[in-house]
Amino acid sequence: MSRVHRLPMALALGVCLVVSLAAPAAGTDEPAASPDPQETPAGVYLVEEADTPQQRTAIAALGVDVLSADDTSMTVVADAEQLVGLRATGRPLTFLAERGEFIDLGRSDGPSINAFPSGYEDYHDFAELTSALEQAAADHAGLAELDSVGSSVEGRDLWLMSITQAPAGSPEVLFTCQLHAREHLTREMCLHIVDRFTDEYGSDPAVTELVDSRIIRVIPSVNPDGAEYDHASGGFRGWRKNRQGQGTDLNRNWGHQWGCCGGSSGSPSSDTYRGSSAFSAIENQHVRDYVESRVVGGTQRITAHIDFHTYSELILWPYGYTYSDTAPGLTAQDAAAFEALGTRMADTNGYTPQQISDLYIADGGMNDWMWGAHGIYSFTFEMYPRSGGLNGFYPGDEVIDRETARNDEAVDLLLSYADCVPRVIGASCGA
Ligand code: 0X9
Ligand code: ZN
Repeated sequence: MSRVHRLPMALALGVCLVVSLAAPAAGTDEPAASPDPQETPAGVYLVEEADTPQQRTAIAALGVDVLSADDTSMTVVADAEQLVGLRATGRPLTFLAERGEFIDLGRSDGPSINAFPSGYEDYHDFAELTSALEQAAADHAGLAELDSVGSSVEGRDLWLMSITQAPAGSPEVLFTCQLHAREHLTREMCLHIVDRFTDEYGSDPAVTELVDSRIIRVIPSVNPDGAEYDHASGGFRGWRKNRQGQGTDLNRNWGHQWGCCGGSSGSPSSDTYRGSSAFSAIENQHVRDYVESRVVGGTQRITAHIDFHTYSELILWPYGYTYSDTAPGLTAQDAAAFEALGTRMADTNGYTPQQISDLYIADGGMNDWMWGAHGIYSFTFEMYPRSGGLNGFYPGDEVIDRETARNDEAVDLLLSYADCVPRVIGASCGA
């Protein structure tokens, strides 16, 4: 990275900007070329001194595309209007790049080729995902079964792989991936789960025991249309939403406290557009209907869930719509169980564990609905890398094996507690 200089300029809004500059000219400490900080364009910005969840929520509420966040800063993509709001917060801003620099790989005007570009060939495009799942089901008949929970807006199957040798009625655990289009590593995470619990069954004792006692459900891509659109040009578009109209953020469209609390946008052009109503997104309707179909005899069979995202290396739990640790339907004991299991899982993969809203308020998120409507212990994993701009969504395919296997122990831990998650704090689950 280039050196960072603080520029103590008196600016119109009293904003102190930090601008990332090119290396200084030889023989001087002065930068070779100093862009006027007020002139830095729309694009990717690091926002510092965002030290509290409230401060970070205020930044997210501008409708910017939040790429990552930690205890003190956020990396966001801001358009010209959002940039005015961002400057008005008075927080130090570091201009990182224009949006296009990060995503087109020099090929954004290329023909629609669908396959991933070079350096990314091991990622699965939709056709490859489909054949990999069909092959896994064919190779493991009686162990793995492939279904579709419905079709996306553009007619792609929302694949569901079920893996089990357990008796009917055993605890079910759901893994969902790629609600957000550009988070391609998550699709590989779900495929890795499918591969491990099929290929290793009968040889790996931990896998065998879990498959014999749990019903594993995997939806590798909740947003296949957005994912294809993201890489269809031969580069990457940094696309987050689905492809319904201007696109809906599938992680702001769930029906528990939808749009309640300033944690989503009502503007269709925003990257965090919540949709016209809860479950207005077709893909979410299908996943909702599937989850509801698992209520058997009045009991929800799915007890635990991980929704994989990238990036920031975090383990997150509900609620996202409120700062409170407890809320209607979320008791102190529930919160303690979430925290204990989240922390135990984080001990295995080195991620940072926290409640969603410790980061910033997000309403209409999947975890909130899974817990609020169904009492499912529902976590978000924000995978590798820990930080980065738009490039953070596009690590080369050489990281896939390492970063998916990194979550094996955490996945196993969740599965092992799925009979009674409160057991993690020594509580019981009744008869
Ligand atoms: O903001 C999000 O939707 C997630 N971060 S991401 O960078 N992948 O977009 C955080 C999701 C956790 N929030 C909820 N489930 N509510
Ligand atoms: Zn995401």
